[in-house]
Amino acid sequence: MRCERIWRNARLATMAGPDARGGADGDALGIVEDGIVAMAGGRILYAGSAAEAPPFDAAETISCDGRWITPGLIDCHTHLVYAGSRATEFEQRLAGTSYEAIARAGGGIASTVTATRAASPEALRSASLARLDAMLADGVTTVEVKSGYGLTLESEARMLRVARSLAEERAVRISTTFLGAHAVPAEWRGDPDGFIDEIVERMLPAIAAEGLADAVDAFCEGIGFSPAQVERVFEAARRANLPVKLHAEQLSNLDGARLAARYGALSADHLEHADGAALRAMAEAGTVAVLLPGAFYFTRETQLPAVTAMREAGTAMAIATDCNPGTSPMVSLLLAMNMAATFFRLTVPECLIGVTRNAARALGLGDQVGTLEQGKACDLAIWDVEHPSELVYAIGGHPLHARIFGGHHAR
Ligand code: DI6
Ligand code: FE
Repeated sequence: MRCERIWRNARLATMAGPDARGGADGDALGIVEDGIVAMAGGRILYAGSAAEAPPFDAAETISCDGRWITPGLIDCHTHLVYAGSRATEFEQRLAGTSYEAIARAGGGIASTVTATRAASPEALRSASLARLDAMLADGVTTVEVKSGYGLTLESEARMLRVARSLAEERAVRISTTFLGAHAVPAEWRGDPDGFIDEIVERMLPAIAAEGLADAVDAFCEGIGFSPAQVERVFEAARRANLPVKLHAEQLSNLDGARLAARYGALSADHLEHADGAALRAMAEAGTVAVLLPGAFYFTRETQLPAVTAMREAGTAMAIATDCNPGTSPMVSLLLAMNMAATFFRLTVPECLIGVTRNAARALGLGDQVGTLEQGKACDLAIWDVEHPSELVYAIGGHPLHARIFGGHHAR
């Protein structure tokens, strides 16, 4: 069988093992000791045991010298595109002021909104590319990027156009999410329902018409939007034929996760304060729980997400950086895995499945990326490690040997 390129002499973690939920069973990772990956047309033609492979006639063969290959990693929740810095706010927080107090005093998200509105597309792009490059160095091949620091139609659309343009500058798949309902901007202060009107009547339809968003998100929280307001945004998303996701139960329990499940959301994210009933509703709806340990760490949250209840309910778990200037100034998905293990007690397979297979599902891309399976995009990370557990265990290492995007060497 003809193919363009073969990677051989590799050990594979296909993330498509029989226990791909990532439970205690050792076969979650779908490990293949003497493996090969064959690629044609940017897609995986075969990934599996060398001994069982059909005979391939490859234009190019690359030996991996026994290195491990995983699917390219997927960061399924980021606020990568923004301008400015919140380092001084960090200093205020070190001096004892809370995140909520800073937000209520007009800092927080609002200060990033001011900086982002003022930035040119070129400035936004170059600030974002610096962060993106750091992500890619950890073996990431797909990144979700949210708007939410513009909060006018014009500046939200600009953020999303910049996000889409990153895929022209780098070998990466970008999935965009319209997060207009992130915060009430200064010009709508005192009239959050008026701002929701603006989102559902004007912003969301225009953004959908321009094809700028792959999904719609909202921040359901006391300092964000109520479930009733979120529901209006979800209804508008439904009219525009866009899937939804939700920042839910990060700081308190407003039952946002259950609302997300009711709308068949791709994911509900954060979830520290979510209860068992909501997690069961998510499992039934196929809504992925996206855990964001960087935000948990940076805000010094003490309420742990109910991971045991997620396992019992069968709620799929993913892990992401939440890269944002206020609550998770983090670009390393490998570090996010380590934190999910240390803080949340996720197993190594749960962490690895959480940044591949389940992260793909959280973006509605489960049929395209996230596992080494025939027909999926040939997005690979090749690692200088003795075992994939090292990707979760080590802090601040640089274990990536090579990144392959759509079958091509990307670094
Ligand atoms: N939850 C978060 O943790 C971030 N946004 C959100 O909805 C915080 C964003 C920021 O502080 O800039
Ligand atoms: Fe977030």
